[in-house]
Amino acid sequence: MESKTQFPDPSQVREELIEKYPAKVAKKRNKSIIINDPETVPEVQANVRTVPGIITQRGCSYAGCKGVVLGPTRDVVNITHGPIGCGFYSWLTRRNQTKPETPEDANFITYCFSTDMQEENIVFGGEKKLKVAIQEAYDLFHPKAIAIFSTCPVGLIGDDVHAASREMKEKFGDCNVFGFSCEGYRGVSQSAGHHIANNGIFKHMVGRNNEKKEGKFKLNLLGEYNIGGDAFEIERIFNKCGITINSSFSGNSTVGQLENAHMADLNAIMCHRSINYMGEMMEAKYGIPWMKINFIGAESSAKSLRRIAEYFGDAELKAKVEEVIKEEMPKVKAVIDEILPRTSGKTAMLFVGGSRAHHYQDLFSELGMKTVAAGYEFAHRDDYEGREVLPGIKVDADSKNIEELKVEADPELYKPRKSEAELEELKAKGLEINSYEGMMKQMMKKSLVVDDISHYESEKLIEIYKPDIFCAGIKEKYVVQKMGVPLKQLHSYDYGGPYTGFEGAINFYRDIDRMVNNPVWKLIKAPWQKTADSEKESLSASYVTQ
Ligand code: CFM
Repeated sequence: MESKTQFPDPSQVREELIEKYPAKVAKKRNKSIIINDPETVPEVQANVRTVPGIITQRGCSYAGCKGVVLGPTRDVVNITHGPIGCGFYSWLTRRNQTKPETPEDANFITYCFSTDMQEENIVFGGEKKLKVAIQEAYDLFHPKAIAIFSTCPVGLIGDDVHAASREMKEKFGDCNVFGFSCEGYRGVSQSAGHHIANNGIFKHMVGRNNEKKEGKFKLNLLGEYNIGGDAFEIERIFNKCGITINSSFSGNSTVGQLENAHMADLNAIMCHRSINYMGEMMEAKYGIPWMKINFIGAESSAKSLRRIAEYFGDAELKAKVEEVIKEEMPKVKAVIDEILPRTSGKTAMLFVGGSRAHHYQDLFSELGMKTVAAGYEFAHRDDYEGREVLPGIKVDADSKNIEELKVEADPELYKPRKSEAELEELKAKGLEINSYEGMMKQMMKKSLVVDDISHYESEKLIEIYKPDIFCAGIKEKYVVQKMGVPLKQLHSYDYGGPYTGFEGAINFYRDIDRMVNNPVWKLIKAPWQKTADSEKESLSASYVTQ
């Protein structure tokens, strides 16, 4: 869709963004700053190393493995093997909510477990200390599972966390102990940690419990981490429709759920980036297809519900889904009718993670707002351009670092949930079966797509476009707000949420309305900073342009 709004010439913007860089850096960044065309979808350079010295938004492999994928499961004891500084990240730091069924049920999310490695352990090895820590955790909590996460020094000194885990697992007999080689440097970003986590959960957890749960339409919700209660809202809607969440990867999840995941009939994937490996491996081993869904945005939620019903192909379910949509939509519509006149025509920029920079564009478009620039921190080309580019992606040395599991059909448990012909028929109906279209096909022509945006580039973009809202995280928040532009945190939701489903859409509309229509942003500049020309302007990144 071509925009009617007048925006700066994007080629000129790109020039301006890279102009101050040394030639080599400019050449590299040029490949990650792309002028979008939804028809032809140009190639984006993604999932490559950040240029040293550039301030990136990215995190590390340990963050992706422990923090993102394993963190939200409440009854695993997650031990960080490393110095205490990394240990900070072993407890709840990401607003991933959880709801134990009874007050007695295990919930270790609020605990912080670390082996607290000292210089002595770095010099003489830390495995002994690790085993003592595992024993202590077992004696104190008797958990169903203990997971060990390697931080950078562990890989450097060569501690074998896998052997230590195996030894302790055998010793206990009733506790599943396994380790992750997710040292921070394993990849170019947290994305490597996602892959490592997927492999570990697949190898050590999925398939251990063949119990058949109740429910006619059973799916796994993949890539939904229950930030701000998002998964609770999806569960509320599913319950109304009669759809059962067999297991969730991994918001509000338990060890038992993950071990039983192979008994579901569909893997519905919210965040493709962090968990697509799991979808593929479960398809190969158990015959469960995966399908991309999106519950961010009221329209997208309705569409996703219809797709799930179409997948199961049951007339009663389809009717129920329509009934639920009819019931939920009027309250959404009432709020949008009130807010739309105030938000319509405003502009947004989204630079976050590996999936939300795409998903949240749906909510902004429901608000009548335009996304003028967006990008992921650590996604791969397929998240931008669509999965059809996968065969053409060169595997570089950084990606080779991560094990690709060889997965074969399970001799007993492999059961294709749909035949090839049925899958083709579903695809023909527009269902994204085992595929994902990516972000760019949905974005406006001539909007900017920037991968792994630098701090400097963010400031320049704000200066040039003066967007009405900028979406990123806590590291960017106050710098951006000091420029007179409100920043919405799309990682933690600024203590708000949920933003999924119908209730979530309403929450989001209201929060964004309050932010973009708040007059305070025009008052950011201190009186002594004002000149006659800049009186009306918001603060600019003047130190950048001088
Ligand atoms: Fe997936 Fe996520 Fe995201 Fe992500 Fe994340 Fe997150 Fe995110 Mo922060 S798993 S890629 S590694 S949707 S923690 S819940 S908000 S960067 S866009």
